[in-house]
Amino acid sequence: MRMVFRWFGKGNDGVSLRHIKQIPGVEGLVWALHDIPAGEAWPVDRILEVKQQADEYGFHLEVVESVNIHDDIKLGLPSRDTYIENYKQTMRNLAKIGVKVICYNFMPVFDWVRTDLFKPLEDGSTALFYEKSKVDGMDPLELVEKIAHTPDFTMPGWEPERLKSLKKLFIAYSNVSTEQLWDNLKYFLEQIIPVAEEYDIKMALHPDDPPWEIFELPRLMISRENIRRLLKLVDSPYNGITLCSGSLGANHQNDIPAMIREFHDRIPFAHIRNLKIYENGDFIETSHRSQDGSLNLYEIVKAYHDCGFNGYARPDHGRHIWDEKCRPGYGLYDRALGIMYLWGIWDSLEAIKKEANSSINTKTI
Ligand code: CS2
Ligand code: MN
Repeated sequence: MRMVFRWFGKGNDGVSLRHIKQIPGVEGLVWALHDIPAGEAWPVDRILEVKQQADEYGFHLEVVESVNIHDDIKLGLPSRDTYIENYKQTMRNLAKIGVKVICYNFMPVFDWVRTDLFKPLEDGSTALFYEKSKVDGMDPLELVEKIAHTPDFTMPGWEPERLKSLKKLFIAYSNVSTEQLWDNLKYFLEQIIPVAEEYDIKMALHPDDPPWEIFELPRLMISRENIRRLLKLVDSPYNGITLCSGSLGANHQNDIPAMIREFHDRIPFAHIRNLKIYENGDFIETSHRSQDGSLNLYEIVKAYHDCGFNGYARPDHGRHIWDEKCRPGYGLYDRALGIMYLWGIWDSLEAIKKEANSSINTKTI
């Protein structure tokens, strides 16, 4: 397991590289050029700038999250070819500094959705929260109307830029069925994977978060069956997934350890975190500890360990603790605690394996 840490860039992240350096066992940064709009190629000089910053602390930049996909690609519009060409150019530019994994998602319109970014937990910290009935009950057009007539109506995590084009996007997606979205994903992968193979970059599709349909938009990366289908769309080791335990795990039918065991050789990147699911389908992100949430993190880490996982892993989100002022889900403290919990499990499993091997060796002597 190669531990990495998400960093939003100089001037864009309150967490400093100096502090990240003090978290045990972090070898690289998960990064992106967040100001470049989806669909544009990332300039080499901007990439080199980040490389210089990372080099100063001895971090590698082998994992990018995300190179976002322009909506025209997801919609299957004729203009998609230009955006796909730009995507390829970004890949070639990233290969120049040794990028090995690109995490991306294929969710229409929105990335992750939550209804509260700072919901108090019993311990006095706050965390990202999803109230199912609030989103389930919302008709997309009603949502668009609401946004249009209530200037400050917004949902957490919605960038103003996207909101401006929301109505247009919803109308465009109303003509795209789930099957068409699959076709559009296939079209994209058929063009991108040969480039990934040539430049030795693994593509790692992130699950949809939450893993079910919202606002009547089609969703693909929500279940084990659908991951199987994705991996067959283009059957190459370079067509892989980011296995995000917290995203997929919000549906308790998704058995995360079983998925790891089935897909491990197509998981270049792991997001490992916990969350607590309530009976009504609401969920809140918790500390990583198994006892604090609905997911058994020990079983998840053990599944990776049993499979000899040698890919990259990050703690994904954390709570906001010790009065830290930070990006929702991306403070320093709880993610650092999460890393230590993951290492605690991993190192114990390593020690057990070593002991077992040495007792086999003694017996054979
Ligand atoms: C991430 C996602 O911050 C998060 O919630 O897990 O936004 C993730 O970065 C993207 O979906 C990947 O493209
Ligand atoms: Mn994730």
